[in-house]
Parts: sequence; C-alpha cells; structure tokens
Amino acid sequence: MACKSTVAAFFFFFFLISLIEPGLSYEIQSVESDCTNRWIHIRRLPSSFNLDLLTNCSEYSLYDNFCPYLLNHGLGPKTHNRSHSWYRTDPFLLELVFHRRMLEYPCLTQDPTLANAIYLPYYAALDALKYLYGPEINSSSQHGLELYKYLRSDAAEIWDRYEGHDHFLVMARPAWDFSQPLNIDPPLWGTSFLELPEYYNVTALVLEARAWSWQEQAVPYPTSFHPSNLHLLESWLKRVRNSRRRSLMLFAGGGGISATPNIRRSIRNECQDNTTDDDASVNLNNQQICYIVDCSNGICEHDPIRYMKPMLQATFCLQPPGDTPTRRSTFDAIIAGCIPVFFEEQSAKSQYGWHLPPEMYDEFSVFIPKEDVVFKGLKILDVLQSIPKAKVRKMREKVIELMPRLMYRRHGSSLVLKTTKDAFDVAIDATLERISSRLKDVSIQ
Ligand SMILES: *[C@@H]1O[C@H](CO)[C@@H](O)[C@H](O)[C@H]1NC(C)=O
Ligand SMILES: *[C@@H]1O[C@H](CO)[C@@H](O)[C@H](O)[C@H]1NC(C)=O
Ligand SMILES: *[C@@H]1O[C@H](CO)[C@@H](O)[C@H](O)[C@H]1NC(C)=O
Ligand SMILES: *[C@@H]1O[C@H](CO)[C@@H](O)[C@H](O)[C@H]1NC(C)=O
Ligand SMILES: CC(=O)N[C@H]1CO[C@H](CO)[C@@H](O)[C@@H]1O
Repeated sequence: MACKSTVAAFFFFFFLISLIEPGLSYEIQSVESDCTNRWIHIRRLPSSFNLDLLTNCSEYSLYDNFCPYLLNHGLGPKTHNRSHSWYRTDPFLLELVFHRRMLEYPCLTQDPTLANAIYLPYYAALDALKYLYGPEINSSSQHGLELYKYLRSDAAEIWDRYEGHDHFLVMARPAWDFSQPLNIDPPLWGTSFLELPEYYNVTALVLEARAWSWQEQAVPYPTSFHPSNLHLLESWLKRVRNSRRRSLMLFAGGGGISATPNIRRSIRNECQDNTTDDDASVNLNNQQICYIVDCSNGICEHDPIRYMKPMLQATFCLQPPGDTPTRRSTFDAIIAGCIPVFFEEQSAKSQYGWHLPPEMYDEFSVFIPKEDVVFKGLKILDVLQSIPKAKVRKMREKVIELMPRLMYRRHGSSLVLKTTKDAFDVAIDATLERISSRLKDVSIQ
C-alpha cells in the first residue's frame, strides 16, 4: 500500500514538473497560426479538481489501480523500452492527455474576456470514481456541485458572461456513467453530472454520447498509437498499407459465451465453424476466414501487442456493441487499417460526427444490422465475401486516409506533424464552432 502511494506521488511530481516546462511558451510563439475566433482561456482550478485526484490512483479496489498509466501525461508507459510511438494507454485517462495538449494549444489567452471558449481542466471521470466505486456511492447526485460552487464564487464573472455556454470540459467515460436521473435513490449506476441543470449549458466531450442529449459530444477513444513526428506517422502508414491481410475477418473482444442470442454470440458461432488452427488452416485463397483475439477478463486492456498485429493482418474488424454501443477497439482497428464492420448506428455513425462524417460511412465501413444476423440467420461471412476486391481496396485506402484525424499524437510533437490535424485538433475546431453557434442561438453575444 505504502509502495503504491509512493509510486503515485512519483508520477504526480513529474506531472507537476512538466506542467511548468520552460520550453513550452517558446514553442507556442513559434507556431504560425491565425487565432481570430479561436482564443481559449484555461480556467484556473484548485488542484483538488485535477492533480490531487491522481494521488488516489490505487484507492479503488473495485476498479483497476491506474497509477502505472499516468505516466507520459496519461499516455501510459511505452509498450517496451525502444518503442517510439506505442504506449499502454488507458482510454479513461483522456482528461490528462487533453489537458497536456491544451497547454500547447497556440491560441491560449490569460484574459477570459478575450476568449472564444473557456476550458475547464477538471478530471471529471477520475473524480467520478469515488461515486462509482468508492465511499460516495450513495451521493452520486453530488458529482459536480462542488465545481459549480467554485465557478460561481471565484471570479464569477467568467461564468456569468455567457452563463456557461462558452465553457467546455472532457469527461473520459461514456455519458451513460454520468446520466443517473436525479430522483432515483439509491442510484442504479452512474453519477448525475449531465443531469444537473447547472451544467446544461456546458459542452462535454465524452467517449460515447447519449442518443438524445445536446450537451455532450463523442470524441474518439485514445488508442495506443501516439507518434511524435511526421516520420513516425508516415512509416506506420506505410506499414499499414503494405501489410498482408491474412484473415478475412477479426473479432477482438470478450463476451458472447452466454446462451442468450446476441450479436457477440452469433460472431463466436460463425467464427468457431470457420476457425482453424494456424498451421492446418482451411483457407480461402490462402486467407484465414475468421480470427478471434480473446480479450476476456480485460486482458487486452493495456496490452496493445495482443491485438494490433492480428488487426494489421485482417481485412475486416467486427465491432459489435457490448455493455454500451461504442468500443475503443473500433479506433484500434482503424489505426491498423482494418475496415470496421458495425452492427448498429449507435456504435459510431451517430456518435463521432466531428471526426468521421456520417455521409462517408459507406466508403470506409460495412454496416450489417445486428437483428439480421441474430434473428434472421444472415451470415456475416457471406456479406463480407460478396464485396468485390476492388471495393475492399478502396475502403482500406479511405480508412488509412481518415486515420490521422482519429489518433492522438504525442504532446510536444514536431512542428511538421502539427500541420496534420489529429483527434485533439479536430475536437477543438469543432468545439469552438459549436460554442460560437450556441452563443448565437441564445443571442447573448
Ligand atoms: C483520496 O481517497 C481518500 C480515501 O478514500 C479520500 O479521503 C480523499 O478525499 C481522496 N482524495 C481525493 C482528492 O479525492
Ligand atoms: C526498460 O528500461 C528501464 C529503465 O531504464 C529498466 O529498468 C527496464 O528493465 C527496461 N525494460 C526492459 C524490458 O528492457
Ligand atoms: C449505500 O446505500 C445502500 C442501501 O441504502 C447501503 O446498503 C450501503 O451500505 C450504502 N453504501 C455506503 C458506502 O454508504
Ligand atoms: C443556461 O443558459 C440559460 C440561457 O440560455 C440561462 O437562463 C440559465 O440560467 C443558464 N444556466 C446556468 C446554470 O447558468
Ligand atoms: C470455408 C468454411 O469453412 N466455411 C464454412 C463456415 O461456416 C459455415 C457454417 O456457419 C459453413 O457453411 C461454411 O462451409
């Protein structure tokens, strides 16, 4: 126990040190960029709303000890010592990653009255742990009230200027975890942050949005790939493009072992019929039909090596819904140039509109309604095999073209790489646009 908190304190220390890294402001000034309508002010918050939360990284026994993944500003430790771009990234630490990237955003202003948007560096998902898994489990409607109190008491004019409409924050979990109705007691699951009228005006960037909400927007799950210069990105893209695709379809995940019919079970059944041992494979044009990466019990979570190589060698990657409709695996697969196969619109099309334009899905993905597979006996294999080879090649090209805007590059990247917009840049552009139109809508300019 003592050892764990020492480790936590150690990461915490480095986090602090690097926040005041002197090279930063020099770099910011050297970026040529038009900041008109793009100014962002980072709201100063007491450390109890962000850095202090990291010190409790080993406190929640029902949840993983996430201390090791705080390294590298939330990118996690490198997969191995000589790796340049690959990390054991925990997607729920996107708040740290985002905060670090905000610090090198070229259009920061100290003056909130000049800002087009106000960023709240609040680690909402980390603060939620005490309600989700910790001692505050019966007070989950309180999540966010302390922050609100602070925003309305300290420099209240910052909030008051636009009644919070210009504020945004990152909440690195599915919105489902923050949407517990206020009047249900004791709570079934989740905190009520997004149900609080106090935050109705604030834009929340989440990993998965609700279908009917207007205050949150989904952004890509972070994967394990975080290149820091253009060369590293381009050499990966080249590897993806040249990779031999030995299996037709791949599923990396768990579930599907219960008797009740569902899409994961259908996938498992279809694959078991068609999966063969590596050496004695029944092949179709030298292709393995189906490849399952068994990720039961979370064994893949911080171990990208388990699934990235198989994904690199697969043509299609199946993305069935699990506990919730979206999955990090969708983005891992795209990074590997594996064409995603979706079974419901909530898995991506109705979620990631900022990063993956909804009208483009036919060009880079396959859609097979899950009901047709589970209840009508449609075979995924038949659908995928009927797609002409030329079309498959075009789809993969599109996946590779879209890939850079779905990855989060490493903080402190080379200036050249910065000209390629990544998931963070796309999210900031769209947040600024959304806030600007929101301010027009409520006509309080
Ligand atoms: C860390 O956990 C301890 C014990 O559960 C708690 O008393 C403390 O308030 C927590 N700190 C933060 C910053 O959440
Ligand atoms: C990686 O480097 C660290 C520190 O230099 C060392 O302690 C560790 O053993 C190395 N790990 C491997 C797998 O080489
Ligand atoms: C939360 O409430 C439930 C039911 O009222 C109770 O059994 C449980 O002990 C409470 N948990 C805590 C941590 O107070
Ligand atoms: C949210 O904005 C509306 C006006 O659009 C305003 O009436 C309301 O007070 C604001 N909420 C908060 C908590 O500031
Ligand atoms: C190539 C191959 O083994 N195909 C089989 C896949 O599984 C289905 C049944 O689900 C068989 O009909 C195919 O022959």
